[in-house]
Amino acid sequence: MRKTALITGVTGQDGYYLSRLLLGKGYRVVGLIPPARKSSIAKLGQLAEQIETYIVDLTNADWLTEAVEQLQPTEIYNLAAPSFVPRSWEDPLGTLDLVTGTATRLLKATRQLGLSTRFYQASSSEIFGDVQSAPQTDETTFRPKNPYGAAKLHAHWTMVHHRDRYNLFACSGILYNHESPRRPPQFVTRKISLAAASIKLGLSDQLSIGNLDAKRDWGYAGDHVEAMWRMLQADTPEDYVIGTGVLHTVRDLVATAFDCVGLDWQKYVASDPSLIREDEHFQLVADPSKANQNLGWQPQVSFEQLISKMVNADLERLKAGDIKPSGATLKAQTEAQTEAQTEAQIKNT
Ligand code: G4F
Repeated sequence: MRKTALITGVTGQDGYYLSRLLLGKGYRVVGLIPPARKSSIAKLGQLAEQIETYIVDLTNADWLTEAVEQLQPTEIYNLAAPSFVPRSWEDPLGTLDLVTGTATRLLKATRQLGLSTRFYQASSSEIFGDVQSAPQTDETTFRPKNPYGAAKLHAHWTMVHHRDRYNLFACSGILYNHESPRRPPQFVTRKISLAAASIKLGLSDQLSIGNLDAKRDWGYAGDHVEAMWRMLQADTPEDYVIGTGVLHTVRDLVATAFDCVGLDWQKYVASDPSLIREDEHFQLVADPSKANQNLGWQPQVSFEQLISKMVNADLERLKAGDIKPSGATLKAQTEAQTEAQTEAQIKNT
C-alpha cells in the first residue's frame, strides 16, 4: 500500500528536500500548512504540484488531531520551527509554542487515535549549547543557550516521554547545520554565497560579517533529510546526531566561496562587531558514527561541493534576474524584507 507522509514545515528548506526524496520513493506527501502561510506553497516550485496540502493551524490541537485522523499517515515529519536562532530571543513564547507545542499536539493525537504512525522530531545541535566536550553524541549533556535550543530540547523530551510511556515509534534527529541553495539569506552560508556571486558580477562590492572565527559542522540539506527517512525505516526507534563530523570556521566558508568565483575574499570582507553573537566559544560538531553504523548513513556532499553548489546557484539566479544582489544594505534589512526577498529568491530553485 502507498505510504502517506505528513510534513510540518513543508515549505522550508528541509521540507523541500524531504518531499522530493519521499515523492521519489512513491510516497503520498501531505504538507500541513497554517492558514496564514497558504501562499508559501509556491516556494516549492514544481514540487508543489505533486504535494497535497492540508490547511491547519498548528497551534490548534483539535484541528491538528482532525488532520491526523483524516490523513492516517504512515509517517509524520515534524519540521516546523522558526529556525533563525537570533529571532527566538524576540519571541521566546511563540518559539516554544510552535516548536514544543506542535510536537506535543501531534504526539498526543497519534497516541489518542491509536495509530501506528512513525514520528520524526526535527531536533537541533542547539540543544547541546554550551558543550563541555566534542564531538557530541545523543548521550552528550544538553545545555541549550537560547530560547530556540530550549524549545527544541523540550520537544525532544516530550517525544522521548511519549515513546517510553506509550511505546510509540518516535525519534529525534539532532541535526547540525545543513545548507543548500534554498537556505534563506539571513543564514551565514547563503549570506556569503550570495555576496560572493554578487561581487563577482559587479553588483556589490563588500560583505559585512560577524565572527570569522565561529565554527560550525556544515553539511548538505539533501544528505540530512536522507537520514531523517532512514531513522523511520529502522527496526527500533532511536535518536541520532546527524552531521559531517568536520568543523569549519566562517573564515573557511568565506575563503571557499570567494575561491569559487576566483576572488580574494580579504579585499571585500569586513567583520562587523554588531553581527557577532556573544558567548559562542563552544564547538558544536557531530560524532555521526551511530548513524553510520545503524542506518548506513554518511554525507555524500563535501563542504567544498556544498559551497560551490550554493555560489553557482546564486550566480545563475542573479544572471537571470530572479533574485536581488546582496549589498552593504543587507545587514540593515528588516526581517520582513529579508523574508520577502527569500520568497522571491527561491522561487526557481
Ligand atoms: O547560519 P547561522 O545563522 O546558523 P545557526 O545559528 O548555527 O543555526 C542553524 O543551525 C542550527 C543547527 O542545526 C539550527 F538549529 C538552526 O535552526 C539553524 O539552522 O550561523 C552559523 C554561524 C554562527 O556561529 C554565527 O555566529 O555563523 C556565525 N556568523 C558569523 N557571521 C554569522 C554571521 N551568522 C549569521 N547568520 N550572519 C553573520 O553575519
